Amino acid sequence: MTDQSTIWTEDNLMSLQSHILAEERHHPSATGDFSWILSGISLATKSIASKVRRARIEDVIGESAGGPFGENGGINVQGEQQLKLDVIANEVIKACLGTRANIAALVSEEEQEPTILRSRESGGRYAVFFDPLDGSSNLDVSVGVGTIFGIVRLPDTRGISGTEAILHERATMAAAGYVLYGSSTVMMLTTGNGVDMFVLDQSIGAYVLVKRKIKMPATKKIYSINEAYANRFPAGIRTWLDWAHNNDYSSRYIGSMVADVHRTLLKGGVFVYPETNDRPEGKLRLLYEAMPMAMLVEQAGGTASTGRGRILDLRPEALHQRVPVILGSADEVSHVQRYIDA
Ligand code: AHM
Ligand code: MG
Repeated sequence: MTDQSTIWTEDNLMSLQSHILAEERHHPSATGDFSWILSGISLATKSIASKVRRARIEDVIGESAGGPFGENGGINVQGEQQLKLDVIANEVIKACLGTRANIAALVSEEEQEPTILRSRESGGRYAVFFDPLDGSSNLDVSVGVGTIFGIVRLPDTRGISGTEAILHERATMAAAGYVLYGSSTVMMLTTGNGVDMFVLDQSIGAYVLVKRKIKMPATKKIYSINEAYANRFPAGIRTWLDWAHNNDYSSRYIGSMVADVHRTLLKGGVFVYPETNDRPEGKLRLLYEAMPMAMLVEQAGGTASTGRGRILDLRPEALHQRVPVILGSADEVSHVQRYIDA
């Protein structure tokens, strides 16, 4: 069999679909599961990309009055106001993944309970976690927003289902990615074999591979943090910031995690969303924000920590659990850690 990785060149045109099929050929035990799930994510995010571009025209910017599952008048499980496009993006993903025969459950930022599709015995081997439209409060000013997703392989334990299976200690992250709806629509994807970057070619309606095995710089003097909260940060974060101010750092903060992490992955630096006095558990969600981003960053050679340990070592205790997040270039995360530990 020809080794696909040896014949790929920068000149080849490779779609997301062919890329996944080629990757699966390297795994003798591959079942085609990923191509099946990722084709659903590909379809959903193409649809969301087009809705994001037309949001202003179609008047879907603004708050949702409730929508099909906004029973609480458009307030989501985080107690946050859902925007119309949050609700639409959530529906689109559910519609595209709901029919995939190997998915047991969907966990969305927008819904309190998981959507259970089928049992392990009926072929449900994976759970998909997603934030349908992260950073959506930036939509009205046309800043980049994104979809974050993680695919988790569920343990083969009979009799355990639903939330218990999703949070089981033997549930493992199998793939993660995000789609950034920015000046172009970009998908970053890892199935545990490095990070690959795809751009949506609108003219042919397909994600095309543009860069393989992305490695982030080990060091870069850029920090990305909401510095306006500095008085509410722990002492270690404040002293690290003082140190950075005296060491030629530059600051970049968009306030849209997908956009901030995307820049960090490509250019290096550190993204920090620590705990604050008013949010001692942090703001970002473990399952569908921190964990997928941590897997991508680690696969690109960076590190991802809560300040107390590796994000991917955490055993989730609740579907909508929040955690502090420090991720990026290995050296930059170490600098932050040094001040936290001091
Ligand atoms: P959201 O999922 O409700 O959009 O919130 C998550 C967003 C992240 O994209 C971003 O990193 C963070 O919230 C910004 O928060 P803040 O405005 O507190 O800096
Ligand atoms: Mg979010």
